[in-house]
Amino acid sequence: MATKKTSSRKGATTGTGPVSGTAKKQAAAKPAAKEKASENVLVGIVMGSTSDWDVMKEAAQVCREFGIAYEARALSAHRSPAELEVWISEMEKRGCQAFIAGAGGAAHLAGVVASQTIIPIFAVPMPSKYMKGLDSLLATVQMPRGIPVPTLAIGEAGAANAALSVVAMLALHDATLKKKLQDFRALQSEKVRKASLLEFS
Ligand code: RP5
Repeated sequence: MATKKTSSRKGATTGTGPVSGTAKKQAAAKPAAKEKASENVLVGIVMGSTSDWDVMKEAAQVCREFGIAYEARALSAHRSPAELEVWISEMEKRGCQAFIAGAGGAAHLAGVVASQTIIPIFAVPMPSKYMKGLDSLLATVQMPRGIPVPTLAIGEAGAANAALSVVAMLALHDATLKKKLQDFRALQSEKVRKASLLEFS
């Protein structure tokens, strides 16, 4: 089934619906790609740089697999704070239910997003060149009391798990999504049950 394309907003990559072969290629593209506009969007995926997209597209991929409309943007807490503020405000107006933010190094992005909205946010620390993401993890997770930033694992697993956390949250009030998540878990368990270790000599 083809993915329903959504937005033409500058610098945004959006999508919803099950993944097709074409959609998989599009998910691998940089978030600067122009796509058709979606007014209503449930999830806002934001990252500090287009260099984070290779990791953050894992979150977009999960949203697509579960048929959740998202918009992905590269917007920096440090380099483009004004544009970030505008985007958060627009996303609130468009019905956004959750943000996923990924950044690396002195990673303030998720905390800054959390400071500007009460919409739940999940954070993904980016692997970094010199400190392998430990800097990103500590900068993201060590928030002062009052502005929570639930933080996932460094890298791709964290990005995918952030989106799965959003799915679980949305599934509380969406029976179809709940069934999809239960099926996903069952399939995952089945794969582990069927897995066997390779023989060695
Ligand atoms: C952070 O700095 C970004 O989130 C990225 O992980 C890191 C490096 O950014 P680039 O120099 O690749 O743009 O703000």
